[in-house]
Amino acid sequence: MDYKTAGESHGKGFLALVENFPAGFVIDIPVIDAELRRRQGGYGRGGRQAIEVDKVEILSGVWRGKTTGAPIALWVKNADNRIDTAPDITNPRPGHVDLAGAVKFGLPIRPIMERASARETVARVAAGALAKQYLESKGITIVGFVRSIGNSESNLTDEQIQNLNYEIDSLDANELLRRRNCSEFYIVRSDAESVEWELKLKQLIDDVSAAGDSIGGLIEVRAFGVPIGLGTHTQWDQKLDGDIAKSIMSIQAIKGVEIGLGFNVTKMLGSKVHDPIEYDPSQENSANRGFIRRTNNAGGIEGGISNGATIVVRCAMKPIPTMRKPLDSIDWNTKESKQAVYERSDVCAVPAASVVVENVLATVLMNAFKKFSPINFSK
Ligand code: EPS
Repeated sequence: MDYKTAGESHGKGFLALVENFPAGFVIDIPVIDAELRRRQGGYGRGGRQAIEVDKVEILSGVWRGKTTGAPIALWVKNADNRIDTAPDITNPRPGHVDLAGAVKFGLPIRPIMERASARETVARVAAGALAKQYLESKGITIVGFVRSIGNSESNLTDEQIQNLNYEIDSLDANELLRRRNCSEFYIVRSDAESVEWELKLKQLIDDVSAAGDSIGGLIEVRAFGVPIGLGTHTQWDQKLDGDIAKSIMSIQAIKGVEIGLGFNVTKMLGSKVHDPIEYDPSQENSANRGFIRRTNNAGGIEGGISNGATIVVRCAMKPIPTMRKPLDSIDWNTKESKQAVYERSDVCAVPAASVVVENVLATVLMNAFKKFSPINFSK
């Protein structure tokens, strides 16, 4: 599927225009609304989420509950619709698009910041929730969650982090979903650890908020049930890892994307990085043709092709640039020093972003799945 979004943070709402979605597919609207609700959640969100109740309306492309193959227009209304009366700002926020956008487009900052706002991700989540339903029908489940907020994993050694990876590797999709869905931070710590972690993270975010600051974190997404063969090594722009990185990197505030061991490969020897191949004749007739791996350091992709293991993607979210205690800036008109503008914002939107990353990954995997043609292995 292809999709584009339109809309501004305090405009009438957001539209996702989805094309090339298969015909005859039954769309479950409450499933889309549940994803939108989850995107509004997570500890650390600002006042806006108390104003909005994000719900999708399908304007086209669906007849009697089923897709028709025609463009699907998904519409999510903004309650806080006041773009034309919202004051312009002249003191750009470092880390936001304000300055670069105003210079590039020769416009005041207000229209630039309205379009750049992370509220645009309502449209991406609505579109991604369609893709996620399509993938579920093919046996693929995607689970996004929060790995850490700020430096909450920084007291762990590389080895402890790797053990945490292995612990998460041992969990199936249902267990990850269960853990995540009972956490206000969308974390997947064990039941024994989670109470302590939730308290710790709550304190951390409260402290950051009291200091007028903001905080980022690490998001992880896992795709279960992905067959061997999505993406291809044969052309650079059809590699699955490249498509994933581009789509996730395009999400507001994401500064880095890694797959499998990711940046940790730089610290380890090849013998520890790659996943040895074994053969189990009892699995000869299954999708993996009997070739099995006991580890998944590659994160489910080798050479741009899915290798049948769970796809593991992590991404780094920067702290939101709108802060109650703003950084120094310059007034656009007078060129005098002035603090950057503060408008109501989130202190921490990492849990919400994990919902966005999950749904954006779904769009990439759906496209790869639609192009996927099973490879004939000859013995
Ligand atoms: C967001 C809505 C916005 C911000 C945030 C995300 O609402 P408002 O600007 O009205 O408070 O809370 O947007 C940004 C981080 C940003 O930089 O614009 C949302 O619905 O996700």
